[in-house]
Amino acid sequence: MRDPVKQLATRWVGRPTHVHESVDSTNDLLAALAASGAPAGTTVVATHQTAGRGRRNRRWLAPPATALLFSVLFRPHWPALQAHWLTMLAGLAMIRAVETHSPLQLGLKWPNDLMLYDAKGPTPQWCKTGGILLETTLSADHLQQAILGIGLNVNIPRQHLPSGPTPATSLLAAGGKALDRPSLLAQILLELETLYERADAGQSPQPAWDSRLITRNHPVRVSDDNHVLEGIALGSDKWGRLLVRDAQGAVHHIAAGDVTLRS
Ligand code: BT5
Repeated sequence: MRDPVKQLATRWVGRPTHVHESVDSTNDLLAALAASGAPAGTTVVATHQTAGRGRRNRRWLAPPATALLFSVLFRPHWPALQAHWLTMLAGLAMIRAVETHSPLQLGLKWPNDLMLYDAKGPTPQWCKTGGILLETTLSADHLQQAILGIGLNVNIPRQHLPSGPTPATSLLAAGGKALDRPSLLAQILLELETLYERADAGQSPQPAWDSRLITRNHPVRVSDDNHVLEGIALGSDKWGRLLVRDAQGAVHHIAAGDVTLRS
């Protein structure tokens, strides 16, 4: 990928940025750099990943040179409970950057999906166009290190989109126009720096994040390994847990799981 650093307007996020043709996972490479003392803001970008990961060791797939695949290192002195703010910041940074560079309107699906309404697909619907993988290290009950991994389907042609339980799309497939990946990356890193600094000063990203939640006031099914809960998604609480009202009227604060929209 053309050097994104030339266009970078940040002070510390993306400084330095390590650009690679092919890695196993940008999160893993950044974890190794972090272990040898890399500063906060260090970023790893890859044109291709051979072992890109989602949560719970799921695969993250993207054909070479069509997506943004990168990880950013943070060293926040935040309570562990606040970790989800980083996932929220990443979602908001992607939305702001994409909306600066294109007329596309994006949304969010709890806990880590960037969504795009794909009216050009076989079934017009909200589709996953980006995902976030946050991996943290704790010291007592505080965050010591956080690796924020971001995958964004920029120019993946429709026929090469991965299939999964949540339908996938790309900015190209839904918008009909290829975008410049280095410029988009530079913009995401800039938005991320601004949003992180606000959060670090105590300003929660949650209200802005909540306003983009596509499941708000919709019937949802939330599942983890052991439980399934059905109800109405009300939004998120200040720590980013999903609030779901069940049929009996009880409101559950969900910390982890997967959401599907019910019709
Ligand atoms: C995620 O996990 O959505 C987090 C994805 C994070 C990927 C980035 S890329 C840079 C960095 N380095 C890494 O190794 N990872 C991060 P999850 O919510 O568990 O969703 C994973 C599921 O999304 C998979 O099981 C597939 O069903 C689906 N999927 C895989 N690739 C996709 C894609 N390109 N677009 C949409 N959906 C995809």
